[in-house]
Amino acid sequence: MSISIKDNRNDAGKTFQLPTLLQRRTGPMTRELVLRPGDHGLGMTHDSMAADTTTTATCGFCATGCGLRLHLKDGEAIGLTPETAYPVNLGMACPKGWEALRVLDSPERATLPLLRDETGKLSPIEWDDAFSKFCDGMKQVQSEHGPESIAFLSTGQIACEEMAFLGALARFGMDIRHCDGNTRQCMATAVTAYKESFGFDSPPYTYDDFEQSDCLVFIGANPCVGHPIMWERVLRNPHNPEIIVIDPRRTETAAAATQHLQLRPKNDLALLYAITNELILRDFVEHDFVQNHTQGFEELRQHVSQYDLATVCEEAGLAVEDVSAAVEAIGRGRAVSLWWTMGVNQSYQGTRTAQAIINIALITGNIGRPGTGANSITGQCNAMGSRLWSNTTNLFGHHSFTEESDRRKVAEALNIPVEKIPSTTSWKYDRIIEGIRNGEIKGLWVVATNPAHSWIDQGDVRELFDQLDFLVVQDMYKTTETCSHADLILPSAGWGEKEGTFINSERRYGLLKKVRHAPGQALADFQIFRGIAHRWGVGEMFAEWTSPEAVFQIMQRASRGQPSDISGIEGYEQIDRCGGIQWPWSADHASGGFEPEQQRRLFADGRFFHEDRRARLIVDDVSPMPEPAGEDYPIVLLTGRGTVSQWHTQTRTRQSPLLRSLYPNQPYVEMHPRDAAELDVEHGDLVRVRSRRGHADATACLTHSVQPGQVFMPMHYECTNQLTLSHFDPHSGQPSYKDCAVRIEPVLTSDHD
Ligand SMILES: Nc1nc2c(c(=O)[nH]1)N[C@H]1C(S)=C(S)[C@@H](COP(=O)(O)OP(=O)(O)OC[C@H]3O[C@@H](n4cnc5c(=O)[nH]c(N)nc54)[C@H](O)[C@@H]3O)O[C@H]1N2
Ligand SMILES: Nc1nc2c(c(=O)[nH]1)N[C@H]1C(S)=C(S)[C@@H](COP(=O)(O)OP(=O)(O)OC[C@H]3O[C@@H](n4cnc5c(=O)[nH]c(N)nc54)[C@H](O)[C@@H]3O)O[C@H]1N2
Ligand code: SF4
Ligand SMILES: [Mo]
Repeated sequence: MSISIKDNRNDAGKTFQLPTLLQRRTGPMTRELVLRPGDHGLGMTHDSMAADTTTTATCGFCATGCGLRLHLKDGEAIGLTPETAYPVNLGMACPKGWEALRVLDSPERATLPLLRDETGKLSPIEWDDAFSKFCDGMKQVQSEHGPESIAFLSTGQIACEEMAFLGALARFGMDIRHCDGNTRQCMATAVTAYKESFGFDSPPYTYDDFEQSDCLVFIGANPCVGHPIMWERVLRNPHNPEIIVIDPRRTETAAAATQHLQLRPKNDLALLYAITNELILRDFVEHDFVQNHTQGFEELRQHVSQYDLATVCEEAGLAVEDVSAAVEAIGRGRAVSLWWTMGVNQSYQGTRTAQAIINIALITGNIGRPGTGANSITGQCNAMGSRLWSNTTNLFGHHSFTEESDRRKVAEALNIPVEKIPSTTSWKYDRIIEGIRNGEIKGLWVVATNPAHSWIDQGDVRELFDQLDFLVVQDMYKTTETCSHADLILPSAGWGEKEGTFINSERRYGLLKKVRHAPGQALADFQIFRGIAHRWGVGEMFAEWTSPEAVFQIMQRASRGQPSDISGIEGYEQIDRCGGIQWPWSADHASGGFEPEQQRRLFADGRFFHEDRRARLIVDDVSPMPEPAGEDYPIVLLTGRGTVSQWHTQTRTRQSPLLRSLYPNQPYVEMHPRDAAELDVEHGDLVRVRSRRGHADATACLTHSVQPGQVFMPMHYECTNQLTLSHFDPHSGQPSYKDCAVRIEPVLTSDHD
């Protein structure tokens, strides 16, 4: 069953599907919504047509980075439509984009700084007071427990210039040594894999590749739900492409593919090695490319020869003929692109799995040409910006904290003494959490992320947050799970209420624009950082950081000579005029008065970013699942995105009545009818999902999209991470959210309190 929502306003209008649940008490939720201009107010207010001018801005939800046209009256946006001229979305948008303005208006918005008193009550205070409380509180922790006892956790959802400000202020101004962001939960694996394989964190593709491939392979990715406009680009592909999906679930994407390899969870690495072995045995190798542009082929060949197709298929629960057909499609494809997302990144062997994908692209010569690539799809609107500019794992602009020449270069670009730049790297997210447990971290500043819902094994995290001396949360909404533990809440402006740039999944800088006033006294994160810099006593250091565009110029200086050089961009106006600009765009590229082309990919010359310009073929042993399903907990729990209309911890999407009407409001668990029958559970029954760490009550949704012995729960409900097991990829430190053992217990209605 499905709810479909259809937008008839332009021929790009699409139908979106999502699972629904028959809820016994409330009756069936299935219905068809056909929306016309003005109906239900999708994207528009009733007087939208009265707009006196328009402007465009990049969407602030996912990393697709669609262009939206804002309809303005007296300088305030009163409606929006997807931008037809933007090279990303070509006039399309998903429901979240359409509702981007609506989610800004909500009584849950934080409109004044809030301070918790001894009785636990939050009371409003003035900004001046809030800046003092922030600085006094953090300085007190530092004086009692040492400078290293405060940390920050940030995000992939604020502008590059804001990330740059936070990172520079915290690390160079406030001596905050340890910091990380929600991109650790999301992209760290891809970053590590690219750095090791290509010599730089460099997703090579451009979205045109979706339309140019004759074979697309999606591994652990469900773009129909997570990146629906990217999927629309796939549907525009005129080459009748082979589409292979590797996913333990029969997702919307798998159902639409030409081949679905429905493997058992976490068998990817062995499967990819077996595929590589077959590609080599069947001589689908591009020998000239391998010889001239890669290193490690002989080790790769020997390593993968251990992964015999029949044995791997047996383990993974796949038919040899199916995998063999996939090998033929990849081997014979003229332009093969391989795409991966969280089914790979969020795995305890994610980095090596991502590199196994990269290896396949490299040995078959599928890189640097239209329609090819080993392509990690990014999650949040500015996760790519966080990778370059957050100053957490890497020094400003993807430099290295441990390289003296890099520290000097960045100090010069920022006009600060080089001694201000630390020469050691920060702890990763999980180590920061451990630091709280050990009492090493006593003060925490959380910016634009909601870890009390989204961090792995979140019950534990919530207890740890209560152990902190001082927790500050900077968010648009005052009602997040993390806010409920905060001592101080700093109210932030959101998307549409401030300026800056986002970088999308294909390396495109796009503009964020101020088209609304923030409610009450909420301030742009940029202004909050300025206020804190001033009160902390380091205002001088940031004298040049007067506006986002001024910071963009500092970023440009720091980017010079990097693979991600943007020194040739003229400024925000050019980004706007060109439909976004992909990195690199260096002063050299721009010399001679050239404008950037709209679709640019990396590695056309086969030269990678290691010193010898060769890509590395990296292999490793396969490790077993740390918490396999067994006697007491016989089922593997998969987690991920549930519907197009839900965003993460739902702080934003639950503010739109329209979006709320498009997804089940109560937690649900997808289970196979055979498992349900054994437990005497029917569709719509309440069940208890129990792991060794906690339990969650959810409505059973019986579906053949999950295999027997597996269940799926969306991450959008806070109970899901009560169950997950805290374990990580050893190279990237990314949480492995998609494998832990659970059991399902039926709940009689009278049992449920
Ligand atoms: N509507 C919506 N869109 C979003 C988001 C959102 O919250 N809502 N979030 C954005 C963000 S930040 C991100 S990171 C992306 C995530 O986008 P995706 O990664 O596409 O989404 P997920 O559902 O987390 O995971 C993808 C798939 O991995 C599969 N999987 C689980 N275990 C395994 C395994 O062992 N092997 C393989 N091969 N696959 C496995 C799951 O079944 C799932 O279908 O979406 C972005 N877009
Ligand atoms: N079990 C399970 N857990 C997962 C995942 C999974 O697949 N399974 N996926 C993981 C992934 S990939 C991700 S990316 C994380 C996401 O996890 P989170 O980052 O915790 O999720 P969000 O709900 O996006 O939280 C962003 C917060 O920032 C606020 N915000 C938005 N814009 C702004 C702004 O401009 N300024 C400020 N100050 N605040 C703002 C929002 O209100 C919200 O509270 O979840 C991870 N957790
Ligand atoms: S696909 Fe992503 S960027 Fe495009 S409208 Fe939807 S949420 Fe926004
Ligand atoms: Mo993500």
